Amino acid sequence: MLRIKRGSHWLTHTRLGFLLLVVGLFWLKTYIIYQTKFTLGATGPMQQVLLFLNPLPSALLLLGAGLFFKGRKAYWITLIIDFALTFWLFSNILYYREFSNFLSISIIKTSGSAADNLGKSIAGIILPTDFLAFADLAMIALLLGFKVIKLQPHRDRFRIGVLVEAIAIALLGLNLGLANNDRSGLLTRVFDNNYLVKYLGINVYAVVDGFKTAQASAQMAKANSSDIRSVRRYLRANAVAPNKAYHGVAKGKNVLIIHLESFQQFLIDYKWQGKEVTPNLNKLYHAKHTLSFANFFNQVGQGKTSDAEMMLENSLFGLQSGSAMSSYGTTNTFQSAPAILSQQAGYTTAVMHGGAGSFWNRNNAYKSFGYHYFLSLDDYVNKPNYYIGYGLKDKIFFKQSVEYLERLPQPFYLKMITVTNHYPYQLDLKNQTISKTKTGDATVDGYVQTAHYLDQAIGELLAYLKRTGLMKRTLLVLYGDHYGISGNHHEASAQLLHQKAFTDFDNLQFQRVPLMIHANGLKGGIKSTYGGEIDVLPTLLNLLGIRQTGLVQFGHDLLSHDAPQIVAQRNGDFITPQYSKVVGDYYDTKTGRKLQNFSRTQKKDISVINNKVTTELALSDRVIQGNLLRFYRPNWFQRVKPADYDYNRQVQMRQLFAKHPTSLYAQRHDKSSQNLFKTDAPELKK
Ligand code: GP9
Ligand code: MN
Repeated sequence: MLRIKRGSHWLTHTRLGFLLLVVGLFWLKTYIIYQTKFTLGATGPMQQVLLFLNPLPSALLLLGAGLFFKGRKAYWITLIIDFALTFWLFSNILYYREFSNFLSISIIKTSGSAADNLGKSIAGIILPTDFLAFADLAMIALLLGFKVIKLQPHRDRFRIGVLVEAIAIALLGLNLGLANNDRSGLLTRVFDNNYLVKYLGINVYAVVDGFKTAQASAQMAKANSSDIRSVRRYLRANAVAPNKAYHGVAKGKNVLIIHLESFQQFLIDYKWQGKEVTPNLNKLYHAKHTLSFANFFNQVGQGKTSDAEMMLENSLFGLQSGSAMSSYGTTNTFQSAPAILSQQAGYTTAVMHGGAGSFWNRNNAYKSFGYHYFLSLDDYVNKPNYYIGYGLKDKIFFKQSVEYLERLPQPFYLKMITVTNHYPYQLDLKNQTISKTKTGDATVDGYVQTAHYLDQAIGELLAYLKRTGLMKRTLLVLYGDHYGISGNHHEASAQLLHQKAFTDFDNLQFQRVPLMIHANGLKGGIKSTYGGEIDVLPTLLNLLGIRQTGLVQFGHDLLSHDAPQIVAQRNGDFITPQYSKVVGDYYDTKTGRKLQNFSRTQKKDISVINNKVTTELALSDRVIQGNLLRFYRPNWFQRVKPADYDYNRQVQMRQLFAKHPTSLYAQRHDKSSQNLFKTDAPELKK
């Protein structure tokens, strides 16, 4: 009894006691948060131990700084650090809930998009229990307020502070050693932030992430022309010949890429309450002249939409952390689709998007990609009920886009980015024409509703293309950019799919998104080839009969007879027709069974695939982080000068509305086609 009393007296009356109290509470709460707010998937005793241990060393190290100060200051400093660490933890709880990932320095620094993403939906996702992250701070504040904790005025000997920090560093070393033992190459070859947090904790993760960001800029400075040579050597050795039968079948056609926001493959042919959710897309998917890919996967990382764009325009992966388009889009050299098509085949290139032009750094990155035009929110009429979430509602966006589309010289390469089907899937009552699903998960249930709306908008656009005759002259490419329902909605996902359970394996399979390529006369069919977003550009260039020699592309023609069918995920997971790797476990893709006792061949297969996946991710990162394309271009390619492009409204309008003999407008003898776009958008009813 006396001992307990003495102990608690020590805790509340000495600085060291205070520190241990603060550290202990922080440790405990972090561990509870790990277990309840994140899905880190610690398996086996060692991972469990590390998960438990990892909050301690960094907390002790950082909070211990207070010991080196005098008087009240010492306490203040400890508390401020405690608050900062807690705030970081708290922000990650919210970010993680939607993105299944941790915040990274570059995503905070460069885009504002993450903050935007969260800001819009915080009210929807925050839970009262999240605030318990601050409970220990509140408790300590109370103990201080009621003078239960008494300040120890004098400073401990310097030695004590040093000793505490030394212990912290030793623990840190122990943690790192054990972690690296369990998972070798943790800091160098692991692309998954979940692993870093599981093994090293959320604070060390922040440091590693910051270090990697700094390293990236150093890498840029260090990179030289021999780096690109080794990348090209690898790509040459692993090159896959495109399908000859499809070469140039769409030569000279317009290309219209329709970016289907957050659109997952499972929506195709999906029915809710007996009603098709996406009838127009379903029809296109099954059409005779559509090449549809049933095993096509999104491969995005934190950069979401921007990663999808990076892959489609460049056949380069997004980055492990942050958005490549945001971090490197302004300054890097690229050899992108619009520049290739414009240089080789005289295409006019444009992007249309009913959202802010600065989002994901598009207004800079598109110049580096060589887009002639970028029409964004400022170029559209925006009224209060036109806009929802991140931009104009899709029907209104398409309707207004026609005014610009008809002015584009043909052939054009045009990308239209939809946005209404974006988390948190909100839609005003007048536009709701299918009811919400009833899983009880508020972030999931609106999904079919906005997807249905997107589908109707696509239907209206397709009808316009037919009426104007553009359809005959255009190669349509439709693709879903990434998941709509993140990996944090297992229960709701199971219900949507009418399954008993929804596992991590299911979630990997859930990363399928549609890819449909349609043109009059194109030999279509539903292909089962496994592939992903990285492969779209080489596939497209082959269909258009565009020369690809010497391009630095990490994908390959999906129609190739030798398609390797290894689909990398940005965190190092992968899917092949045979194997699926997800959070470090391997599954039989066909049966979904977890592989346990690996046969010799399985072991070998898996190690080959792992190697390929990590090598390609790492090489692609090197290209972007080292800005390696500044050292090399195919001899037929002219370097893009971003300064040649100006997206200023007046400048664009002047150019676009000048006389273009090949535009639809001119072909219709200077008669607009706008009245051929029919929409039932309630906002536009007279
Ligand atoms: C907004 C947009 C959304 O302009 O394209 O991007 P996301 O949040 O899906 O990455
Ligand atoms: Mn998106």
